[in-house]
Amino acid sequence: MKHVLILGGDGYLGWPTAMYFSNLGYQVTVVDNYFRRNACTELDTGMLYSVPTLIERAKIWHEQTGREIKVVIADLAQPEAMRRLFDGGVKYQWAVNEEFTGIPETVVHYAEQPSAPYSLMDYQHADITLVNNLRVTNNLLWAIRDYARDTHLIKLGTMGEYGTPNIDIEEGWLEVEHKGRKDTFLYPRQAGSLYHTTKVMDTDLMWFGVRMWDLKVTDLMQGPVYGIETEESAIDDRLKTIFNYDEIFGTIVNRFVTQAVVGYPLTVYGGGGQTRGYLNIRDTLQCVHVSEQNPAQKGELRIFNQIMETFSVNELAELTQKVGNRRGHQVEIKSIPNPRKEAEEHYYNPTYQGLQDIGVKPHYLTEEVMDRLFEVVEQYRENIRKDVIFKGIKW
Ligand code: USQ
Repeated sequence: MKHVLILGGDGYLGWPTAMYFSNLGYQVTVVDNYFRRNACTELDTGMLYSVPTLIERAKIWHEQTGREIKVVIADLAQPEAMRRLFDGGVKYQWAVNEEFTGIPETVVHYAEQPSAPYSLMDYQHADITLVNNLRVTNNLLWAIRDYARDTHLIKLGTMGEYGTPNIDIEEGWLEVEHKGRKDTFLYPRQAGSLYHTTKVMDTDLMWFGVRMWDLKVTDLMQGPVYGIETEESAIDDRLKTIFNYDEIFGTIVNRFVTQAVVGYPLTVYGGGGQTRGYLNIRDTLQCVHVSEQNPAQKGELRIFNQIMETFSVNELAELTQKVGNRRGHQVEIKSIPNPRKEAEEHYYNPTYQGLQDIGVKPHYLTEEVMDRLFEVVEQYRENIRKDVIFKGIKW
């Protein structure tokens, strides 16, 4: 049985990824320090529904499927906590079999502060973002260097690393011709938030590790993810992933659907021409899985653009309005002054063929898919708090 170690296994993507691999018969260990939950409490972000602790979720999963997801509660910004995952000294907070599973063939790294607005709230939150994200990545690279050079690292990066350049976006690399000579370099990065900037720095750290120590790394440049349900969460309602719709941790599609359900005008920031690449949460799981099945080579930093289609903010607002109105909501769209500093009209033409070439079958954001998202959110309508939807965190 192959062993997958998932760092950040309590998060929006980490927990569904853990169930997905477990369901396929992998040995799975998840590690988390509850950063996201604690930040939601600290910042009073509200949540569509509450979720059991990571240990409770692992127990429910075991009861329902007979499968084991080992749980470690630890802060991976502490180097020793990271190293214990590889040197055999780890203590599981929950496991059916407490024996060390051994060095994982694959590590999936989600253990980062994932929100752009959070990173720009004030100095303190900028500092938390930088220190946490960079230390965890550096700790992980050193642990792999010292104990696990054959382990494949799958790291979640972001399309936001590239920004919105006025040329086509390639998958990670760009061939440059300069004064008659040619070479290939990391595609230029120009992130639009401090959070996104930490992902640029992560990429640089990993590129260093690949060049110096022959590590095997896949860096996934992911766009904003939407959705709640995955196949595994259908087994028991309590297995559903954490779902935020607030300004800090909610991503746009999840926010718009929630806003529509509660009669809060859709908050289009500025002109609404901001275009990004999007993907369904189910496709995040597929992308990580096909990357695991087709690992990077030793000394390779392989980069994929992890998006399935592109939309502007206005297009998403119109789609939400159309589906919402059909379901009997009165959906209003309201442009508000953009709290962020970002281009509202820009060229955007990213390449994103690589993951599909190795087997990913995209789910697209059709009216039916959005309809189902509405259906789930409507079930929790009474929990939705209008006061957390917009706070106006400025860049
Ligand atoms: N936006 C609105 N109204 C809203 C919320 C967002 O117009 O109420 C706009 C934003 O200004 C932005 C776009 O929608 O232009 C996407 O915003 P978002 O909050 O959904 O996503 P973002 O802050 O970019 O971050 C999210 C995830 C992050 C991931 C990133 C991928 O939180 O972890 O890395 O998407 S990407 O956007 O490609 O960089």
